[in-house]
Formats: sequence, C-alpha cells, structure tokens
Amino acid sequence: MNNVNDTNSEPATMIQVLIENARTVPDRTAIIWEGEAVTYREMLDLATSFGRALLRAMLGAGDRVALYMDNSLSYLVAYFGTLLAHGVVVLINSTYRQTELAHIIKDSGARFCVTGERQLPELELIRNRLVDLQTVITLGPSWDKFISGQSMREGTVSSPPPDAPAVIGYTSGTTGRSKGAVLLHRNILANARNVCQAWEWSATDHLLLMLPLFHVHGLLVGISGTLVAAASCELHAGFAAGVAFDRLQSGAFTLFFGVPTMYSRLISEIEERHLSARATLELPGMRLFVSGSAALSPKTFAAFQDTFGHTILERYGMTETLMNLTNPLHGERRPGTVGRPFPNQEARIVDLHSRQPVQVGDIGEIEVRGPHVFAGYFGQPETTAASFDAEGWFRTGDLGSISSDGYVTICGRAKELIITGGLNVYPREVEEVLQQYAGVREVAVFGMPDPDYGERVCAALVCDDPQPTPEDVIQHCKAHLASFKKPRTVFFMDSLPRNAMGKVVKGELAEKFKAR
Ligand code: MLC
Ligand code: AMP
Repeated sequence: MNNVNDTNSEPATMIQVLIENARTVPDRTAIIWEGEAVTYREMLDLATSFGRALLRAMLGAGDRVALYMDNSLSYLVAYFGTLLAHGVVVLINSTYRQTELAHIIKDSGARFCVTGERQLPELELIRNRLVDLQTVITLGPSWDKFISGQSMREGTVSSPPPDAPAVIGYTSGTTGRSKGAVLLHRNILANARNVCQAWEWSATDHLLLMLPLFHVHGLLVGISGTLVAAASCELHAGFAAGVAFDRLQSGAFTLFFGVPTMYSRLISEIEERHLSARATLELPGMRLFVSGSAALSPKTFAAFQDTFGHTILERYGMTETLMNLTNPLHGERRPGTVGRPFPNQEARIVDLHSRQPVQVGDIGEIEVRGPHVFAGYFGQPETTAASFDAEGWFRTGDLGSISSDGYVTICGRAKELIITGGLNVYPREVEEVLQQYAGVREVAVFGMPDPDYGERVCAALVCDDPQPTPEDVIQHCKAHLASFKKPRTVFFMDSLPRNAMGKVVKGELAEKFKAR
C-alpha cells in the first residue's frame, strides 16, 4: 500500500532500514504490543499513513512534531511517520507538567503535537500560549480522523537525507531550562550499527523493552537496534518487576535493557516471591542483560549474577551522543566500569584545565568523538560551540578515569545533575520552583544515595516562620514539575553552608544529612 521509494544501496537512514526490512522480511514480526504482533511491512504501512497525513496537513521538511505521550504502538507509528514525512521528532517526557512542556514546545517551535488522553489536559492548559503549535493529534478518534483526513495536497513519503535532523531530545544544563540536542539521521543509524556490532545483535534476537520511548535508551537503542538487526521487540507501557520476571521466564526473549533500578527491583522481586534456588530462576533463552543511563552498583551487579546467573553488561551513553562506551560481550565485564568505546567511535579522558589526555588512573572529563555525536543544541550556536573543541571532541561533563587495559570508570560529574532511577534532575530547575513557595528564603537541591533509585532528590530549605511541612513543599513541586523531580526528603535549616564565594556547598549538605 505504501509508495515509499525503495533503495538497493546500503541504507543511510533508519527509515531506509525500515523500508529495506519491509522489502526483504515483510512478514517478520518487528514489534509486539499488547499481545499483537506487527510485521515490518505493517509497521511501514502504518507509518506511511501517518506520514502522508502529516504532509496533507502541510508539514514541511524540517518541521518539528512533538511526541508527548506514553509508550504505545502509535508512538512508533508517529515516530517513523514523522521521519518518513521529513519532519523532526521532539521527544517529551509524558509526565511533564505545563512549565516543562511549554518550554520544550516553544523552544523547538513544534507545529504538531501527538499526545495521549492522559496528557491532553496538561497541554490544554497552555495551548493558547503556544503560537507555533497548529495541530494537536490525540490518540483515539482524533488520531483516526487525522489519518483519514482529505486534502488538496497528496504527499509522497520517502527517506529523508542522512544529514537532516531527525530527533530533538531535551536535556538540561546549568540554567534550569533544558536544551534540545539535535540528532541527525546518520547519527542515529551509525550508533545503532555500532551497538549491534558490539553486542552481536542479530535477527534471531527478541528484546523485552519496558523503557520509556521518550528517551534515547528506549527509542534509539531499543527500537533502532531492533530495526538494524531486523530483529523483534516486545514493547510494554512501562516497567513492573513482576511482569518483567514472568515475561523473562517465558523463554521468548534473548535481550533485556534496563536502568539499574530495574535490576535491583528484579532482585527484590525474587526475594518477595521467596524464590531462592537458582534453578527455579532460569531465564531460558536470555543471552544479554544491559544496564545504562545511571551507575550500576557493583553490589547490584553481583547480586544479579548470584540470583539469575547472568553477568550484566554495563554501558554508558547520553542524549547528545547516544551510546559511547560498553563492557565487552566476550571478555571481562568489569563491575563499576563502563568499558571501552563502541566500534568506530572514540573516547578519551582529559585534564579539566590543560584539556590534555590524563595518565592511567587519573581523573578527568570524558570526551567523545565519532559519527554518533549530535549536531548541536537547537537554536544555541554558542552553547554548541562551547561543547566541542577544535578537533571535534565533545565534552560530556562526566568525570572518569581509564585503566591500563582501557576500561573507563565514571567517577562523578563536572555538571550538576542528580540521576534518579535513570531520569535526570537538574537541581537548579527544582530550586527555582521551591523559591516560589511562600516563606522560602534559601534553597539547595542535592542528591543523596537511595537504595531503589540510586540517587534521591533532597532539598534543604531556610524558611520564615511558620515553617511549611515537608508535604506542603513536595506537593508544591508536584504541581509545577514532573513528579519524579520532587524532593523525596526535605531538611529545614537555619542557614545553608556556603564557601568564601557565597556558593552553597552541596557536598557538605549531603555529608551532614547522611548520618540521619
Ligand atoms: C517514577 N518516579 C520516580 C522515578 N520514576 N521518582 C524518582 N525517580 C524515578 N526514576 C515517581 C513517580 O513520579 C511517582 O511519584 C512514583 O515515583 C511512582 O511512579 P511509577 O510510575 O510507579 O514509577 P517507578 O516504578 O518508580 O519508576 C521507576 C522506573 C522509571 C525506574 C521504572 O523511572 C523508569 O522507567 N526509568 C527509566 C528512565 C530512562 O529510560 N532513562 C534513560 C534516559 S536516556 P508520585 O509521588 O507521583 O506517586 C540516558 C542516556 C543513556 O540516560 O545512557 O541511556
Ligand atoms: P541524559 O542527559 O538523560 O542522556 O543522561 C546522560 C547521563 O547519564 C550521562 O551524562 C551520565 O552522567 C549518565 N550515565 C549514563 N550511563 C551511565 C552509566 N553507565 N554510569 C554512570 N552514569 C551514566
């Protein structure tokens, strides 16, 4: 049914990969969603219908289409459909509230937004402020109407140029307002190919994917890798340890990707079910568990090995660069490290001042270079220029050291960032919201260790009397920000510890409250 241009040369975009798979293995399952298998041919047809509808609605090449919704098959249809119509997909966390949402839609200048019924009310609150946003497509009847709509313009979808922007992923900085990282079609394909090569991802693999599609981990590793390998993937709405364990025991899967919280919850699930003998926990068929997006503790690494008999492979990535470093598929997977660069990509560690590579064992900033590295921050040439050096090395803002045999250990961050359950929280953004609460005089948001989320968001406040309760403050944050950013612990102080420059010493706060 589709009229997509076929190509016989080596695919240069993920869309060409999809077209190629639909041609060579049309009846192979690509995605399983809610028990229904969707073949490569069907996926291309569905995406083509959506892409054509966008063209009828006057989408121009390079126009942004924001996806603000939970995981579903429609998410993938909208994603591939947008790319087929030469639009640019803007990823938005489906739990974002109006301020976060308004910023991304305005900053990206999105003309279209595809949203779920659960998210629509939040979007409606700010709709009249979003001058560029012309069309909102809500899953359900509005989606059906959009797809079947008539127009004078009948567009033909095709593969976009490899150098064109494909995805904008928002990731934050020091200002508290997130920046859009522009990934080109060729960046996404290059990284997916390198990942497939390193992990020997092949057509016989079947991935259990419970990560959100609005982040690169789920979409640009899980889905992209599946396509490049012409493999299949069972997509879920989200992660639940019980469901994950049952599915993994079914024998249907070979791959699982997760953040460390998912691995520690899988271990707890076994404890809760009082299953202890390893024999009962066999996960038939599984060949690879990969962890990323946050540091996997050696404790969880060892406990998972003990419980399930599998050695987790830890890798390191970021929105701007996709996947950078990986422990080996064959060879030692060293706990506490993120391994070496993926094939065809480079990484090095440089001194923070001289910007020269450090000696073995010394700590510096991790820099990366290669075809996987993004084009820059949307509409921010100066910030982009400051993120790269003259030789094209990208400064990750992560601190690390390298061993004599090339394994990198991440030791901290040059950027101020809390990673909770694989989700990033920029303290400044939460501080700005807390500042608005009546009676708050000073505020500092910082991370502390958490057994479930790895790190937890904490806030120290200096307030006028009468002091608010922690619950008041937390509710205030939930009303203004995605709920995962709220402080889970609130401390009240008479004054905040500051250095000679007047800057709050957050390390001291974390140390002080650790004892409690
Ligand atoms: C949800 N909540 C969280 C949270 N996730 N709080 C802190 N940290 C988190 N990560 C809050 C919700 O707001 C809610 O609060 C309550 O916890 C329960 O919500 P839930 O929906 O039941 O969530 P939960 O089961 O706890 O989710 C945990 C999780 C999820 C680990 C399954 O956070 C998740 O899927 N994380 C993966 C994120 C990811 O894909 N990161 C990749 C980024 S890309 P309340 O109060 O409202 O009830 C990247 C690059 C790379 O980093 O290298 O990959
Ligand atoms: P994001 O901006 O959401 O893409 O998050 C990227 C950040 O996640 C990186 O800059 C790292 O700080 C962190 N990260 C990703 N993978 C790992 C890992 N394996 N270990 C430690 N930190 C990680």
